[in-house]
Amino acid sequence: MANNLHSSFQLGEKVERMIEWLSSFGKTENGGVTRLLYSEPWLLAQEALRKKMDQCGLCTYFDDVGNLFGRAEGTESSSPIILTGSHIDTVIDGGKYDGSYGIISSLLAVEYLLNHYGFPKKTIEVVSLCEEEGSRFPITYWGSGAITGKYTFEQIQEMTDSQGISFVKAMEDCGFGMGKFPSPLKKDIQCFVELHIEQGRILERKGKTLGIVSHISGQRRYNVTVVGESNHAGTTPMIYRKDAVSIASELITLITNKARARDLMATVGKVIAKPNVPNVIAGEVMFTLDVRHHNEEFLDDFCSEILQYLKIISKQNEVGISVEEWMRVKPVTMDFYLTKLSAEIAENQNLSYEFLVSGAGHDSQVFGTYCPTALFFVPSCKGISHSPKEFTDKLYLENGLKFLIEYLYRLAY
Ligand code: HGY
Ligand code: MN
Ligand code: MN
Repeated sequence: MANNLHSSFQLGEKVERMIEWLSSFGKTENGGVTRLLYSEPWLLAQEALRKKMDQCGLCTYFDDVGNLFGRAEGTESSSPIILTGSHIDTVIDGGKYDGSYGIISSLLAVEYLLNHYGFPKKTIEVVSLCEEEGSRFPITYWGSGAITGKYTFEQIQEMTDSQGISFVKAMEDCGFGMGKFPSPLKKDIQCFVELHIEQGRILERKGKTLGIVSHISGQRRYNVTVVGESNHAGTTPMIYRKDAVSIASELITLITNKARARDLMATVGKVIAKPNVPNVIAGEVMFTLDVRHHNEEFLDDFCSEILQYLKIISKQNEVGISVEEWMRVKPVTMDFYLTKLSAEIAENQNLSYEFLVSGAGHDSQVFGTYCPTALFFVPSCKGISHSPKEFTDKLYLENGLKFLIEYLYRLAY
């Protein structure tokens, strides 16, 4: 099938145009995208995507958390289904490709297959997952987690975003979470297939076109709060201070140095100081800590060592240090047979490829504990992601799409 992929179809052009189109929902003034769960740009994007799916001849529906599906009914079997797609939400001021490329390539791949080969033998569903990033509410993988039963509505009842808006209210204001749509739990998935940008630099450095993910790193995310004593910046001698900012910065430096020494990823991405004014010693600092590694034991050891250390610092400085773990996801291995098929198709299409461990989390991490799952990457320019500078060349976008077309063809036709 590979050789007669109709290149006149200008696949790369089409992907690029749709990436631009989808990025217009939540576009920021510096060319990034902010499309947070249950925000207006998020809802407009899902509704516009639904129209595109309808135009492609798919049967579309939402589930009750706002995952959007486009279904190409199998001529021989309607269940189990081949599920393919990615997430529609973004980080704040993120890039145009993270998540979006996976949704658009899945939709265009199924459109291509319908146009050239008619309906599949096995049902294929394209999914635009409602949330993966954890950028608005303190929960990640809400979309894939609701589909696989990792999450129910219980977990989000008391949740609010940083503006104090409740998760439930935001969800219901978009029409979801009130039983108007089918329950998100799906038990009819044969496998999940996700195409994504690498968000790293390995493929570019090695000059490879496709990444075939073997494992996805495990993650822990914490909120660490240091409670010192706010006081006057001019009259409080240094030795009497309980300066939450200076203690927090000591902790952050130590944690990141330890991670560097252990070849583990540790990131402090958010820091909030209170009262956050120049002439007051900060009484309180909250910082987030995101720790990742593909070996769970390694992750466990590092995190328990850090928690131990925080206790010591808290005693030494007579300050309160509290740690709230709000996200934990295990390292996951991708399906052996699906991964083997990927290598076969890549060779078939003369695509240079590399097996990779993914440092970034993906919905495939959640599906990977639930059904056979495969995750593929196309190169990211300079490895930049979660930034308006995120970019992937049209040729790579096209290669990834052609790969996915053949992949879905092999699975469902
Ligand atoms: O943070 C991540 O790894 C992913 O982009 N959500
Ligand atoms: Mn991301
Ligand atoms: Mn992503």
